[in-house]
Amino acid sequence: MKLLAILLVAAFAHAKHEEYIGWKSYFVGPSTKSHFETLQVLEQKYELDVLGRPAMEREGVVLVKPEHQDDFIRELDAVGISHRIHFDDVKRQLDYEDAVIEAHRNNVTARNGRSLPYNSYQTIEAIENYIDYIGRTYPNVATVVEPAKSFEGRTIKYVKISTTNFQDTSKPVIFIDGGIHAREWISIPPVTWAIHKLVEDVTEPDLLERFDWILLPVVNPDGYRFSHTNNRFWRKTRSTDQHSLSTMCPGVDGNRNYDFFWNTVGTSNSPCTDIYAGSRPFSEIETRVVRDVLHEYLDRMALYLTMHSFGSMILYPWGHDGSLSNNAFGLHTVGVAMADEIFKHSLPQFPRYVVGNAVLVLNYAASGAAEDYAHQIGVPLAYTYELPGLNQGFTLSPIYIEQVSKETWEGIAVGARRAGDLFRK
Ligand code: 0X9
Ligand code: ZN
Repeated sequence: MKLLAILLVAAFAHAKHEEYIGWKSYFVGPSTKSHFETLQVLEQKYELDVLGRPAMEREGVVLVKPEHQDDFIRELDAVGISHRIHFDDVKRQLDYEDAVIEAHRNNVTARNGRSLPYNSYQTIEAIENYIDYIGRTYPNVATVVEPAKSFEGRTIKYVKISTTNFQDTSKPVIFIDGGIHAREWISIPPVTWAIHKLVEDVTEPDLLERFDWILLPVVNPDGYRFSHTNNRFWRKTRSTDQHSLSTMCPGVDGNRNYDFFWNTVGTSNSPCTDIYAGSRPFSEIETRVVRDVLHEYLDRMALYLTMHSFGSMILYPWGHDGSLSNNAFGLHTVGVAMADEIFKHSLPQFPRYVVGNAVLVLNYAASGAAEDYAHQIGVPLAYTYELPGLNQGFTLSPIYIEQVSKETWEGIAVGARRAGDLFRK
């Protein structure tokens, strides 16, 4: 009955996602070096939107426009790259996901009385309101900072959590952000959940006592909103001042915009691609906000985590060339400790986390990423989390939001304690 209601809503929700009429998505499974090279050529040739990059033993997912589908499949067959359908009708799938999200959002009983519900994906306004509420309600431990406005004028907000108002400078600082890539919706709830566990429901008081925390749930509020209202697959910021084509093709990939071997690999000079690096390092106010937090507390920042999706991976530097940092052993052991803890609290249907150097695990190099920048300037432990995405999509069913938030928190807790042990001021 409930499913029927959802399907009915989906059937009438066709005004949205119009631009995806006729699009399909495919799993692709390259298995030789030349397959990977061919796929790279096809990516350009057929303007593929790569939702998940393939690796040696892991299929990728690509979105293909109607006019390119036959030729794309023919070329895959010609060189023997395996493929199978992911979503036969992308627009219908997006309508369906919208309806599911809406149905869950309206299910008041599933809120569990929490001030920010975890039964569905939240609007940017709801997340902002929650952050303000935390600052108002818990002024002794939580301070809301509004360092800047986003390109479109939204207030970027982060929460500083401390029992000493950051005055005890012997304490290590832990910094976690989410939502730099707009469509990676699941990257936000684990950050607000961390706020919840440090302020509203403190079951591990040692984590509150021992560390100062900075939690920035939505680095890219403009993009996040746009991915709700206009284009579900929006990844970048929404700036229009970077290039002569930027009004037609807005936005910069925030995770190519950091000043780390900027625009040298895995990036593009074209604003019409999803990996546009911007006109210069830190061209985006959103990445400058993260940069400034990193620098403000650099002398005591013990751990930096930046949340993404999807793939169930914990990735560490260096992500531009696959070489290992001097702290690779520490990065790996703490990474494995976090992944093991997540596994203990996970569900059987979730894939086990893979831990490793970003290039070795992802099978592609990319410069200008946040965790590399943080590590280069001196943060000893800096990671990208690729959170789980069942069926390889950005919309993890809302029924798993709370689960992912909880299990990720277990990983964060272990990471913080290990970082604290390693930290010497
Ligand atoms: O490509 C990215 O920016 C990240 N993956 S995502 O699918 N969320 O876009 C991975 C970044 C890994 N880190 C480095 N390359 N340094
Ligand atoms: Zn991402």
